[in-house]
This record gives sequence, C-alpha cells and structure tokens, in this order.
Amino acid sequence: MDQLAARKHERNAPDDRIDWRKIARLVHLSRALDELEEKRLVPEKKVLYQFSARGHDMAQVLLGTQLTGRHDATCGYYRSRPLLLSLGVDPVDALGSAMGRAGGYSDGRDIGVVFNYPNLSGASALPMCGGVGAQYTPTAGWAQAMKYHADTLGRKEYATDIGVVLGGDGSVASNGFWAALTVATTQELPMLFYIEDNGFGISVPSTVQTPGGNIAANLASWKNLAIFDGDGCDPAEAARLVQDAVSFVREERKPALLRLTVPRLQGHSFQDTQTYKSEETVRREWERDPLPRLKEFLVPAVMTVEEWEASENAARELAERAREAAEARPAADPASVTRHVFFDGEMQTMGGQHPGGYASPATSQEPDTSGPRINMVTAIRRTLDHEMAINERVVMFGEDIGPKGGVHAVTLGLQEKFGKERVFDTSLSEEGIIGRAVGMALAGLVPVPEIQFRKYAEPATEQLNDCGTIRWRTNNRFAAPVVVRMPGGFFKCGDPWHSQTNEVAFVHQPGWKVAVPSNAEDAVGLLRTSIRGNDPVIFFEHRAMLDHAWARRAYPGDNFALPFGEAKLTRTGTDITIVTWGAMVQRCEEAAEGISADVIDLRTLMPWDREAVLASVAKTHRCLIVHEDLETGGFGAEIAAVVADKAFMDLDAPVSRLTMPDIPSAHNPILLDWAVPSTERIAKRIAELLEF
Ligand SMILES: Cc1ncc(C[n+]2csc(CCOP(=O)(O)OP(=O)(O)O)c2C)c(N)n1
Repeated sequence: MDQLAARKHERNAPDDRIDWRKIARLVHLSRALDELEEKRLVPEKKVLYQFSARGHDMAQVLLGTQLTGRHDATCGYYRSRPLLLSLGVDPVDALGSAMGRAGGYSDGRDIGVVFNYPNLSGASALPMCGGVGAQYTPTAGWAQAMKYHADTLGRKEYATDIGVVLGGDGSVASNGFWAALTVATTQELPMLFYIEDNGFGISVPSTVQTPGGNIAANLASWKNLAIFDGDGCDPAEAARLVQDAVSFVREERKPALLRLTVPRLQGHSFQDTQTYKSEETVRREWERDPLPRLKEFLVPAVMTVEEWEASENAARELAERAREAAEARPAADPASVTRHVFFDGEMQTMGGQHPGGYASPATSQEPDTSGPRINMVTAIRRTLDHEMAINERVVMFGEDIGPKGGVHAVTLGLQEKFGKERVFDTSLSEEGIIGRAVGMALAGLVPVPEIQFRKYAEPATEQLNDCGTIRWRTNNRFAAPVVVRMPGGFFKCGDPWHSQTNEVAFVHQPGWKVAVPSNAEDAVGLLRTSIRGNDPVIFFEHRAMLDHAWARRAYPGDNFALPFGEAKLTRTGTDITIVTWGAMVQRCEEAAEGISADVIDLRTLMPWDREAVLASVAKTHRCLIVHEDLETGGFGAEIAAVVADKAFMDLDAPVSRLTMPDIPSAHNPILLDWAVPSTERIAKRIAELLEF
C-alpha cells in the first residue's frame, strides 16, 4: 500500500476511540423501537403519534455517545429518540411515554416524542417543545450558564460542559434559530448547533428554508462560528465530524454548527405518505440508509457477522421486553393531572436554585415604615441590588439595562457594581432574552430578565408560554423559575406600543404567577418573593407609578417579602367593594373619598385573592371592578364571574366593571384621558351603584 492509500485507509477505518459495538447496539435498538411502533403499536392505536428516526439514527447515536460532560445538556426535537437512548434513557420509558402511560417523560401529559431527561450524573436532555425552533434559545441559555458557573462562580467542574441543540433543515428558518445563533456567537458560548438536513420539512424542500438549501454553506462567513459539514450516513465521516465539532466546542469554549445530511427514510410522521416525493427520490434515500453502511464498516473490521446479527436480535428482544413492561404501565390517575402547574412543596429534579441547595434567608411581612419615602424605581433597584448581593446565582439582562441602566433607570449602577457577567445588555431579541433565561434557570441560575415594554414581550410569546408549562409537562422533573420584569400601561401619554397592559394574557398561560404592584412597598415585597421563589413570575411595573408621588413608600427592609394571592385593603368601609390593581388603585382611593368603601388592591392576579373579594362583597353587597386593560376578556371578567357565581345572594346591585374601551391606547393625552378610567368616572360609577 502506498502512503496515500494507507492514510486513506486509516481515515476510513473505525476509530478505536469509539465504542463501535455500543454504536451498533444503540442503532439496532432505535430501529427495533421504530419497527415495533410502526408494525404493531400504531396499527393497534396504542401509540398515537409516531416519528421515525430511521436515517437520522446513526449520526445521532454518534453524537450522544460524545456527550460525556457531567453537565452537558442537549435539547432535541421529535426525531431525537436515538440520541436519548444513547444518553441512557430506559427503552421502557421511551415506549411507555409514546403510549402516554404513567411515569416516563411526562406521566402521560405530553406526546411521547416531546421528551425530557434530567440526569444528575451525566448529560441531560432539556425539556423539548412541540414548536419547531423553540429548542434553540434555551440551549443557548444553558451554554451561557456553563460559562457563568465556570468563569464567574469559579466552579471548575463546569469548565468543559456544553449545550447541544438539534434541529432539522426546516428549523433553520425559525426565529429561535437566528435568535440563538446571535446570542451564542456574540457571547461566544460553548454551544453546538447540530443540524440534521434530510432535505425536507414535512414536504417543503430545504431550498425554501435557506437559499441553496445548505445552511452550513450560507453561514461560512458568520463570525465566531466554526462550521462542520458532511455526510451523516458515512460512519467514518460522521464520526469524525461529530468528534471534531464536539471537541471544538468543549475545548475552545466557542460555538460551532455541524450540518449532517441524512435521509428521512419514512414519512414525516406515520400518517405522512410522502406523495410529494418521487419514487426516484425515495429510492435514492433508501440507498443512503446508514445502517447497511455501518454494517459494511464494522463487519469484519470490528465485529463478526454473527456478532452483528446477535446485536440486532438482542435489540429486538430488548424492545419487545420494553413493550411488555410499558404496556403493563397504567394510565396516570386523572385526578393527578392538575398537579405541578406550580411548585407545591415537592422539589423538581432539575432547574431553579433550590435543587442546587440554596436556602432563602428568613422573610418578614412587617414593613419597616420609618425610612424616607422612595419611588418605585428606587425600591425595585434596591431590592434587585440586595438579592444580587446575597445570591450569586441571580443574573439580570435585557435591552439597555447595562451601562445605560435601563430605559426606566431601574438597573442604573447595577452593572458597575456587579459586573458585566451578572448584569448585561442583550441583542434585540425578546425570544433570545426569554429563551436564554429559561436555559439559565434550567441550569440552576436565577435569571431576572427585563422586557423593555410589555408589548415587546410578544416576540417571546412562545418561550413564555413554554416556560410556564415546563413543570407540568415534565411532571415536576424540570422547572424554570424566571422572573420577568416588564413595564407597561399609560404614562403622560399613550400609544399602542408602550402603553399596553394586557396582563390577563399571562394569567391565561398555565404556570405563570403575575404580580401587578401599585406602590413601592408592595413592589419590594412581591419582587423579593418572586426572586426567592420557585415559579416563573411576570412582574409588571406600571409606567405611571414608577415615579408617582402616591406610590412612594419607605423601603420596607431587606427581608420584607409578600405572599402572592393576598390582596390589601387600602381603605375599609361598608357600602361598596372596589376591586382594582396597578395604577387604578390610586384613582379608586381618590374616588372613594367621602364614601364608606372597601378598596381592594389585588397586588397579584395569579393567584388572586378571591376570599378577600368575596368576604368584602358579603359585607358591602356591591362590587365595582376597575382596571386599565380592555373590557372584553379583561381580568375583571374573571372577577365578575366569580362574584356572580359565589356571591349572587349577597348582591344588591349588578357586578360592574369600569375599564378602557376595547381600543388600543391613544397617543394624545386628551384621547387617552377619555379612554382610561379617571377618578371622576370611577366616582360617578360608585354613585350609580350606591343608588341602584
Ligand atoms: C412553530 C411550528 N410551526 C410548525 C410546526 C409544524 N411542523 C412540525 S415538524 C415541521 C417540519 C420541520 O422540519 P425539519 O425542521 O426539517 O425537521 P424534520 O422533520 O425534517 O426532521 C413542521 C412544519 C411546528 N411544530 N412548530
């Protein structure tokens, strides 16, 4: 053999750093599970959604076996079962979850292909989502957390751990992909983008997702991104590329993108008959099947044909035993399905500061009222400052919150005090901000991101929604308690962009707690409870109250914390109950001047204090709800429904709502004042109800 041929032979020989028998065993197992589902469990209607991984399997197994870091984490998508198997997921859990049985990934709450795998002694699979692209930004957050643990907190055991995200060629067109790419490459995070290019997103060719169809080629000149690109069906090439890409990210602590071409050997899902592919395309795809190529590669170089066949048979037997065990699992008790929306005292396995052992200092509900009155901006800043000082896991980020101190000056001076790693500006991507926060929370940090204005949370809607459901859909295996601060509501003028409140949208998303403080003291108490808590919180900062004289209170103390779901009676009386929150509290108090009224400041909308409202209505027999948000579907509708349902016999007048009309906020102050409930109009409505 001449030298060149020898080198070529060496390159194509099985790399002896890889446990090829294990690779063969896992690919065989993945195929056996796919086959079992397709031939038996789907036709028997025991599995309702099935996504074959055939064709993607070998390369994924090669990737999974490289994820050896104790804190490595990967976030995949519905075709990622081979990867999961290679991380050590029990095939009984894999099939049991596919059948929606008790236990497994979600206790039957989520589709079996939407998985998660908390692993305290090796690589974990972060909770994946059904939405294509939603996996990217949380993985960037995980990678950033690895860097934070290692570099900022000096925990060397995190110094080589990485985040790995899996996505198809269709997913590279998603907002999440671009948001995460920007985050990872601007901040140089140890993150691998692993793109499985099978040429189709369901039926849409990859040329529609990225020009020319090759995302790796298109990103060749992207700064701070190492590119690896090749054939995911060729065992030698795929193994080399996977090893090179993973080691690059691990050693260089920088992002990389690895694109591997693979065939999708079945329809997108079991139901998909692939009529959009020509026979020729299907034939060519089967020609690329990595399994016979793996056999050719390993037999006889690594194993005999008998050993290969034995591996295949063992996989079939294992799959069959797993099926029996999975089928023996019952469905979960239906009554348990309402559990784990919020933390109920039973600790999640991963995510949040609490599994990491953080114990909050003792708190008090007694405010210290002796100090000078400070505005809400200062009160919030002081609370953030204190919580950052006592807990090194707290991190803050958002648009302009660094040197500028935020457009409302809430974070002024905090970067200077705590450093750029703990308080930092982000790229202008709300999906990036919230998704990254989710990944950081999953990795044990306490992210307190800022959304510049409530309306600008919209680009992050998917991440917000998915964050709220993590605890429930993983059956308490994971939780991502993040505290999202966002200002909103009218100010000296209005407009459709900066003045929206729409807090009710968050109340309607399972898993989120929602705080709407009206004054500096409550803001301190609720923010502290949020940061020390174990659930995601939307912390709404009303623009009109941030520097309002009425909202100024004494700083209530470093351990003052308020429980959620406990309203405050800011005035007490006998003739009418006025329920409100946020900027309307001050106006309701003014309007109730000279009247015997209970004014109830709800302070939190999720949970909300029904008991306080019902007890007050039982006393006053009248109920007025005042809020700034629009009337139709506003939170007042919920309160009115509960009062009508639970206090019907107590009422001497109809439950009444005074709100903005169903219009966006108007800019001109005259138009705005007409729309937002004013003290005069509240007083008028009170008088009408008292006379009813
Ligand atoms: C945000 C979102 N839009 C649409 C869908 C429906 N959908 C599911 S998979 C898919 C195609 C994804 O293709 P690709 O990323 O290439 O992965 P592949 O299935 O080819 O492995 C689509 C459109 C979805 N799940 N999420």
